[in-house]
Amino acid sequence: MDKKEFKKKFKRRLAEKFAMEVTDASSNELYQTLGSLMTSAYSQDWRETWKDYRENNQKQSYYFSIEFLPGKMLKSNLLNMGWLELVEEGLDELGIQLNDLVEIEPDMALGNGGLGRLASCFMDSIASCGLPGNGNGIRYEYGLFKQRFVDNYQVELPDEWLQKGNLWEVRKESKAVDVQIGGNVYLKPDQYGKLSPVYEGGSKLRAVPYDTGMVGYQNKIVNTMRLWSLEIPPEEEDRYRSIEARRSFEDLTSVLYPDDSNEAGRKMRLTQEYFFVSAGVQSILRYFKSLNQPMDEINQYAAIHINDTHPAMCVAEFMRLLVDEEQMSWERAWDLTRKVMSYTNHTIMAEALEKWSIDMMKNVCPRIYQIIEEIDRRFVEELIGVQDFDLIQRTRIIQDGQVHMAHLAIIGSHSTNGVAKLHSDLLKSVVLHDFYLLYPDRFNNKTNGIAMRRWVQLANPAMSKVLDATIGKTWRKNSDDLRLLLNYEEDDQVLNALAEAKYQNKRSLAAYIKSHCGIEVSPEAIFDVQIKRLHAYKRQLLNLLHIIKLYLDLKENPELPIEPRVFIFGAKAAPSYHYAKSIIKVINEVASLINADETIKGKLKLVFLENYNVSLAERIIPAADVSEQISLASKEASGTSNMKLMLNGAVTIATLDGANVEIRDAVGDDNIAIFGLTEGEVYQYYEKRNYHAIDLYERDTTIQKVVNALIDGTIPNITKEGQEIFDSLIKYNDEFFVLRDFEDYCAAQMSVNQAYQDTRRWRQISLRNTANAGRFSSDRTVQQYADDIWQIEPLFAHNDNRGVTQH
Ligand code: 7GP
Repeated sequence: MDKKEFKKKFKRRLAEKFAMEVTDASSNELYQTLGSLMTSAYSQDWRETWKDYRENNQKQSYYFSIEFLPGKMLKSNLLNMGWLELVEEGLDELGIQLNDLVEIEPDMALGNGGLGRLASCFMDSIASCGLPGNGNGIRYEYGLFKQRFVDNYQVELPDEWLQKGNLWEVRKESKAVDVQIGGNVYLKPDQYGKLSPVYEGGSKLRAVPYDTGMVGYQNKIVNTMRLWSLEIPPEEEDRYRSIEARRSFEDLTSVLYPDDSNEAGRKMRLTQEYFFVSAGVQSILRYFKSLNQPMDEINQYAAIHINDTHPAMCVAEFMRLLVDEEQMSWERAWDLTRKVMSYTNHTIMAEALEKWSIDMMKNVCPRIYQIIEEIDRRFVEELIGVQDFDLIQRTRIIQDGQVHMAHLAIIGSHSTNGVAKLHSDLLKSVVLHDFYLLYPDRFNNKTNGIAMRRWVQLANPAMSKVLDATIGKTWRKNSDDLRLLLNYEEDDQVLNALAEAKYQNKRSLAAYIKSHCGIEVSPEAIFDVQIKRLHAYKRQLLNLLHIIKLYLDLKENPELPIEPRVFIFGAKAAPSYHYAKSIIKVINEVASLINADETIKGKLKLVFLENYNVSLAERIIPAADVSEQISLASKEASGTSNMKLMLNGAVTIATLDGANVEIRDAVGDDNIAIFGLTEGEVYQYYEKRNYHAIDLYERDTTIQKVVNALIDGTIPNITKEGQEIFDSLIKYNDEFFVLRDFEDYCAAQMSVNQAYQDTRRWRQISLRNTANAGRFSSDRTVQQYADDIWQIEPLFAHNDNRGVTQH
C-alpha cells in the first residue's frame, strides 16, 4: 500500500464506520478508524498463519502467564506491519498527528512488572522470529491500578482499560470452554475396574477467549495471545440471580492479584489460576484432537510453558484430561505431560514461591488436588530407598498441609530455567538445590531479553535515525549489528549526533515533567533514573539515602563541585505493601523539600513520576543518562529495565546482581560503575549471622547524619514513615544491607559524576553501551527457548510459499 492509497482507504473507512469526514471526527473516532483498517489488513495474515500451522502439523508453544504487559499496540503494530512511516505521513497530510491518536489508546496493563513485560516482549519476538508460539492468560476487567499521589502518598484508582472497548481483541465465542469449580469428587470403578471421577455439586464457569493478533516484524506471521474472560454458562443462570451472587461471580477475574492477605482473596486468586489453566489446556487439547493425530504424539505438537508458578496446575490439568477424559493410562499420560511442560522461575524471594493450603485446593479444584496427591505419592514411592529420606521430604509436593507449586512444576516438566546466569546458578546451588541433585539435566539458563523494536525503534526514533545513518539499517532486524557502532567510538561526528539525540529526548522528558509535576528540570543536568516496582530488595532506599546525603552536603557547601543532577523515579507499590508505600511517601517529601530549596541552586532535583507503566517507560528510558540497578546482590533474578536503559545509551550503576553481571561482561569494567557486596559475600553474612547494621550506624558519621535525617525533622511530614524506615535499618538490622553498601555506592556515584565531566569520554561510554546491547534482544532469548526447551521451528523451515522470509 502506498500513501495515496492509505489516505483514500482511511477516508473511506471513516465514512463507513462513522459517516464522517476527517475534519468532523474526534481523535477517538480517528483512532478507531485507523485501528480497524489495521486489523482488517493483518487478519488475512493471521488466518493464513493459523492455517499454515495446521496444514503443516506445526508444533506450537503456549506461554501460560498470569501477567501480560503489552502497553499500547497501535505504533508497534504499525511498525511490525511496515506501515509506520507511511501512516504517519499520510495522516499528517490529512491534518492528523499520529501521536494524538496514540494517546487515545489505554495501556494494556494486565501485569505488575518484569514478569508480565517479559511475556509481552516474548510475544513480539516469537512472532517476529516467525516461531509458532502463543500466549495464554486472563482478560482482567481492570488493569493494574492507576497511581496518583495525594499529599505525597500513593493512592490507587481503578484502571478501567476496557471502558471504551478494545480494538485489537476478537471475541471467539465458538472456542469457549467450561471449567469445573468446587464440589466433591469421588472415584468409582467402571465395569472393567478402572476408576473414574464422579462429580457432585460445584459449578461451571464459562471461559470465553478473546484473541489478539501478535504481529511479527514485517514477516506476515501473526500469532495469537489468547486471554480468557469469565461468563456465566446458560445452565447456571439461576445460581446468579441475586445482585450479590452476580457481583461475586464477576469479581472473580476482575482484578489482577486479588489481595491475598485474606482467605477470600486467596481463594479468588487460586480460582483465577485454575480458570485460565484449565481453559487453556482444554483448548490446546481440543485443537490437537481436531488434527486427528495419535494422542501419544501430542508432545510433537504442543509445548506448554509455565511462566512462574501461577500456571503450575497445567501439570495436573493435562494429566486430568489425558487420564479422565482420554482414558489414557497414568504412566503414558505422565510421560507425555513431562515432555510437554516446561517451567521458568522468576524470583528467589521465598514469599513468591507459591504454596496453597490443601483445604483451599480441595475446595476450589478437588479433582486437581487428587491428581496432585497421586503425583506426590508416586514421586515418593519412586525415590524411597534410592534417595536420602530428608531430601525426599524436602522435595515432595505436599508437605505441612500445603501444596508447593514450584515442586509440582519442576517434577511435572522436563525443563526448569532461571532468567540470568547468576540466577540460574543460584537456583542450582541454593534455592532449588535439592531438585538439582534429583534432576541435574532439567536445569538450564535463559537470560532475559527485551523487544528491541519497541525499546529503540519506537521509543527512540531520534537515536534510531543516527544509527541508520551511521551503521545502516540491518540492526533493525539483527540487533547484533549494533556492534558496528564500535567502529565509530573515536568519530566525533557520530558521538555528537548520538549526544544530540539524547539531548532531544531529555528535552521532551523535561517538558513532560514540567507539565505533569510542575517541576522545572534542565536537560543539561544528568538524568539519573530508577524505574521498577517498588520493593525493599530493589533498594530505592539506597538511592534516596544518597540523594539525602548530596542534599545535606550541598546545604553545607553550596559550591560543591557536582554536576547538576535530576533523579527520576517511577514505581508502583503493591496496594498492601505498607513499607514500600512509606518509601514512596518519603521520596515524595524529600522531593518537595529539595525542589523548593533555592539555596542549592538547582544542582539537585528529584522527580517521582506518577503512574509508571510501559508508555511512561518509553518516554523516560531514551532520556536517561544514568541507570540505577542497585538491588542487593542475589535478589534480582534478572532485571530487564537494565537492558532497556543500556540499549538507549545510559550508563549503569550496578551491583553484581541478576543480568547486571552479563551487562558488565558485555561492556567491560570501564563502561559501567559496579559497587557493593557480591552474592557470595551476602551469603557469607547469612551463614555467619554477623551483619550488624547498628555498628555501621554508630561508627560512620555520614551514615548517622543521613539516616538521622529520616527522624530529626530535616524532612517534613514523615514522622511515621521516617521512623518506620529508620527502624527497618537500625532496629530490624537492615534486611537488604543498604547501610553496608552505602559507602561503596556513594563512591560509585562520585565516579559517575567525574566521568560525566569528561564529555567526550562520557559519550564514548554511552556509545559502547548501545553497541553492546544486541545480545539482550528477546529475539535471542526466544530462539533459545525454541531450540532448547520447546523444540519448535519457524514456519518457513517447512514452507515459504507465502513469501515469508527468514528473520
Ligand atoms: C521478575 C524479576 O523480579 C525480575 O528480576 C525479572 O527480570 C523478571 O521477573 C522477568 O524474568 N519477577 C516478577 O516480576 C515477579 O512477579 C514473582 O516474580 C512472581
